[in-house]
Amino acid sequence: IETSVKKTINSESKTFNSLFKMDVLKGLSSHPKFLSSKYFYDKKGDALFVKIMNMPEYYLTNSEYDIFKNKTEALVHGLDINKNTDFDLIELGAGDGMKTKELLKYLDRENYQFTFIPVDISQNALNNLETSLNEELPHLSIETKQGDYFHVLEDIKTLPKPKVILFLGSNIGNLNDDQARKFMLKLSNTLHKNDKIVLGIDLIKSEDIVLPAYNDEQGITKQFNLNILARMNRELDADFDLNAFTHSPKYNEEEGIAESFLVSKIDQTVRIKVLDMTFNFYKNETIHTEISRKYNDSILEHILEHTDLNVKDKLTDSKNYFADYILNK
Ligand code: AVI
Repeated sequence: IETSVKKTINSESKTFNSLFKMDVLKGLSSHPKFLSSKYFYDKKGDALFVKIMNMPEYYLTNSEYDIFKNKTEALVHGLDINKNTDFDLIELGAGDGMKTKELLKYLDRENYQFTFIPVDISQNALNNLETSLNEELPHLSIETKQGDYFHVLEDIKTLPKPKVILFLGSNIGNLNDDQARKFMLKLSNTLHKNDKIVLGIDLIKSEDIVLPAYNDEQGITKQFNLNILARMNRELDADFDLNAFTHSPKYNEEEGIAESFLVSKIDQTVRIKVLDMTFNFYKNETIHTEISRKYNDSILEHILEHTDLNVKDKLTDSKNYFADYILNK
């Protein structure tokens, strides 16, 4: 058994690696250059993201935690779950589950019948979450699922019980509007009538609040952004000099879009051995690495336009920075 498990893991990481290779080739051959933010999240990137969530500037986590901690009852009420029916509570991009634990504790205390299914691209994050949940809520039924949530949706579709999907942390904001529309349509198509989604989104607000969240004083976000270069060095045998790039975040308040770039400090050539190629960067050339969209009601309506999802409820934190929408299919 062990050998077959090892083989599966090996072939999965090989597939992942060749996807990474192809995406790097495409992104660094484009004008302007880009890389997908999904590649931030290896073991090192996960740890940096946990640090980001704990930074004073990164208000998103605290704001959503405020909703989950202080408006738990309203949240559960909005979900309209029958206490006598077993349901699946599926979290897409579960991470460390800090906010969700507040909901899980409430549901457990109130004797709801459910299985918690955290989905994450990082097996490491899932292992940590499972260990801490086993300690804090020993009776909780939990089934972890590792994978890119675009692909995991196919598996979720076949689950027969009523579903509540948690898509928190403004993770949807890392998609552009076109991708977000397609994703919400796909998500809606995996659900049955009356299934629910809790969609956590960061609200549009002024630059003096948003920008520092992506440009913290300690430079953690800078390391997080640079990790994508470090990862190419580790996994694709590249020779990026991390000191030759800077982290450059931007925020357009009118549109409500934050974006991160890496900027080459000098004219330089980088070799990526695994691709057997070199890439030129001129001084001040950018690599687009991330979009973090912020929303309001009308942008959300536009994203949901062609889905069967309706906004049933909206909960906000005490500062009105963040919202969790309850969507009904
Ligand atoms: C995961 N995601 C919602 C974060 C965000 O705010 O866009 C990722 C992040 N990037 C830089 N800081 C945090």
